Amino acid sequence: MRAKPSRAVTTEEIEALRRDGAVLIKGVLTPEWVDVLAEGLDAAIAVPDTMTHDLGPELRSDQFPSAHSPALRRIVDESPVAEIAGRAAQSPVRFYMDQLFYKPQGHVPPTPWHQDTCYYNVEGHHLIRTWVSPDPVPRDASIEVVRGSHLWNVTYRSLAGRDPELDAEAREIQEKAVPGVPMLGVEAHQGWSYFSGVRDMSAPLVPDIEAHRDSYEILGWDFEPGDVLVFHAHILHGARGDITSDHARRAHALLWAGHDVRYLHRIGQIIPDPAGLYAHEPKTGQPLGDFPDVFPLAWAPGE
Ligand SMILES: O=C(O)CCC(=O)C(=O)O
Repeated sequence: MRAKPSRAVTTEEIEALRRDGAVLIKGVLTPEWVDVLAEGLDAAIAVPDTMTHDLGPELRSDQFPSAHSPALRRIVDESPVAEIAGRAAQSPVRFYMDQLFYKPQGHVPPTPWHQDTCYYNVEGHHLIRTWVSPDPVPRDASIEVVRGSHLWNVTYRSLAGRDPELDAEAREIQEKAVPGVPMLGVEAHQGWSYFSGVRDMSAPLVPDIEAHRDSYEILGWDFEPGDVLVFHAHILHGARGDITSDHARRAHALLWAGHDVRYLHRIGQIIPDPAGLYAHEPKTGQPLGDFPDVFPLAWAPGE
């Protein structure tokens, strides 16, 4: 049984997500759910696993943390977050995967501008991110987006991953890649970081938004515990930083697949497919609804 949001998602919020590609939905999680979130993140942070990656000395990212943190699994299965994502996007949603982002107390590093789409073997307009934190995160350390860039018809090169021009082993993998055939399984990643995916060097580089902030319409928010930030995975986003914080910034980012999301094998896939998907040998173009055992419906209108 899934808990309900503290209040309804408004038509203005739905319109903001459609128009801008992102919206901060204020005060929709109860303090009890914020506590579950904190418990789940702390449990995952305490136990790094093979899908933990330090993107720098002060930024850690984990993939699929709800797979080993029961409280984070409750956020996925029982919290109102799925309904908030679905109502904001006006689509039924399936849970695709989750990530943890951890920046400890002290110097807060920025997160560089990027899209999420280039990292995953999926595509679709209704690929929706929810980002929640049990910590207050001021505008100068929280997520920012380039307004409207979710509608740009370009997929930029991922920022992280192995570089086929520099790495002989990566080049060998890229040469063997067959379109439509999953290349990188979790098992195949034994001993590798998840960022051992090969970067697609044919994709254009992310523009230097930070150096030209005045040329873009940038949206950002002061985030408070209980808020849910919802954005399109294709939108250009990052986080400001280079400030000092007296508390850690713990975040749980979930990826929800709406009605039009399909499997797309990307040569530049960086993050492995959810483990249960490999047995299905998915083909490019297959709707995720073809795999209900891996991606059960999390929320649909009428619930
Ligand atoms: O928390 C951050 O700084 C990065 C989050 C992010 O890039 C994401 O959720 O896609």
